[in-house]
Amino acid sequence: MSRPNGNIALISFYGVENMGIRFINSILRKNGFNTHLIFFKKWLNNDIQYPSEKEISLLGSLLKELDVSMIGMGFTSPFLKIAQNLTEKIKKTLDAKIVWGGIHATVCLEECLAYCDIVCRGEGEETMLELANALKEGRSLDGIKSICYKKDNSIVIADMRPLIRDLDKLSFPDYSNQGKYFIEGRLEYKDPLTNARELRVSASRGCPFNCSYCYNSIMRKIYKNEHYHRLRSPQSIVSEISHSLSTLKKIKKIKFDDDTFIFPKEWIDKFCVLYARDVGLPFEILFNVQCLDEENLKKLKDSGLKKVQVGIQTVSCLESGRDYNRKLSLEKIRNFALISKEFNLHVVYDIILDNPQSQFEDKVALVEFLLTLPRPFDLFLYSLTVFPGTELCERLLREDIIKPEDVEGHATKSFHQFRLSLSYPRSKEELFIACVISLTSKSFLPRRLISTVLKNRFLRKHPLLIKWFAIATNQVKLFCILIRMIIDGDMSLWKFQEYGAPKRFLIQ
Ligand code: B12
Ligand code: SF4
Repeated sequence: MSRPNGNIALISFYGVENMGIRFINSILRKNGFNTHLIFFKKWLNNDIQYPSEKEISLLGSLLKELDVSMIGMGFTSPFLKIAQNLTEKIKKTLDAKIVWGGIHATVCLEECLAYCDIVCRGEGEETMLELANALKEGRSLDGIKSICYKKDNSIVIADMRPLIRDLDKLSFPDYSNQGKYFIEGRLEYKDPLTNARELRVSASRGCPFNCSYCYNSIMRKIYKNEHYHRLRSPQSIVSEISHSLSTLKKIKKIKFDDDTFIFPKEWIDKFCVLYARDVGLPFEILFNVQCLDEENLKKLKDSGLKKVQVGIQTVSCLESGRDYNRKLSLEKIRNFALISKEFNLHVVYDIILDNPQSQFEDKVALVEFLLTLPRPFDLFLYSLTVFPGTELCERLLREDIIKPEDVEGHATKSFHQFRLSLSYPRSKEELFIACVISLTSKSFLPRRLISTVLKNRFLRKHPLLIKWFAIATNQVKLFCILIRMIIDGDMSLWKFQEYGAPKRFLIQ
């Protein structure tokens, strides 16, 4: 192989908002590497299609034209087969080192090394920089932490490097068009987020909780002796947003992607002042009711908080503890609901369905609980999806409840159903309950009507009628949301494409 030239391509699969790869791009650029960030296809809710031959060939030609000597690919588990296929094709025509990173490569390193040259595990910023320097200077890879590669017919698995303690030192993501490419049907020389209305940012990394179905259950194990949940300073996060807004002129709201927006009081105080002064845009957060603090919530609301997404998942103690490793407190959820109502916050509850171990009675109890919550609220309904390496995955495999081919990576359930699709095959009872749950968030339906439907044995055995009713009421709700988003300036052609086709419709 010829000596690497320092030209690096980073490829994000179906993720234009991919923050991880943007952070890696920034650190490499800051250190003098000539990077090219390629967004290969966009993510469409419940409707992921394999790339066309034309798109694959556009990517191949672009990589050749850019004369790259190192290619970094970042992807989540469902995209494994696409990454394998593209890597095989690229390797036939290009003499470049291919590095895989992200959550799937972190967990399934040996499986990944069968295709790529180097796997980068865990956080990628410092590892990619060290790796790029070593390759450019023709040095050995020995001693570079967090990587995994083949050497003399064996596999070297280096120790993990410690987590980045001071997140403030990371260079901000860059949203300019310089060195950005977007392939979706055709090749465009621009950052696909140029006209975005919503900006995603994270003020922290990690999560204080350890739910069994979540990537945190993997990371906590890998980084078991480390301070896992890390916070950025309010100053740093507000500076990043201001920096991003100077390029992305159409942003109307900020979405905090922190796993759980939980910060100490002094942090919240400082953040609220700085955010209101320097940003001032409406924002939304993800939240765990275990951390509820009314005073903090009020301060956040006063500085622009509009929407809070909260996980309920289930109201069964058994399911919550045994299956999801979550503490369940219906009292706390109810309390949160009442406070949010008082603060006029837009509330979204997450619910997980299709758990093979859940009981019908528990789902009935879930409907009954949802009917006690103050309206209006939205629902994000998820179909339980098993990702490799999670606690849940290991237990379900051990107990023979699922087979290895049911785990994402081998399976691609996420392509068709992540947010619940009523068209996905499931038992009549499961379909019935999914439909009734979806009715609970339709404020225009009397609660008594939903209770009556819930008790109807005929509909339970013949759920087709209720399915069409659920779809019709959902369309009414989606139409109202569409109008609201247009009025608020939140709707863009891009968002419409992500969720606008019938099979991409969300149940809200
Ligand atoms: C925001 C978010 C989204 C957003 C935007 C995602 C995007 N990439 O554009 C939306 C809503 C679109 C989304 C969609 C999906 N998401 Co999502 N999402 C997240 C979330 C909450 C934050 C992502 C983030 O910004 N992290 C912060 C950055 C800094 O971390 P990072 O991405 O892991 O990157 C670091 C390392 O992984 C590594 N790295 C990453 N890429 C690369 C590449 C190279 C070359 C190297 C060396 C290193 C490297 O270095 C990075 C910097 O340290 C995560 C959970 C989480 N907190 O990570 C889930 C998460 C990534 N999502 C998940 C899933 C399942 C999905 C979907 C499949 C859902 C679906 N069925 O449609 C899609 C897939 C989209 C995609 N293209 O992959 C799972 C993935 C699990 C798995 N094993 O695959 C996660 C982990 C949540 C979970 N359930 O545990 N998601
Ligand atoms: S609270 Fe959310 S992000 Fe945190 S571990 Fe649980 S599911 Fe994952």
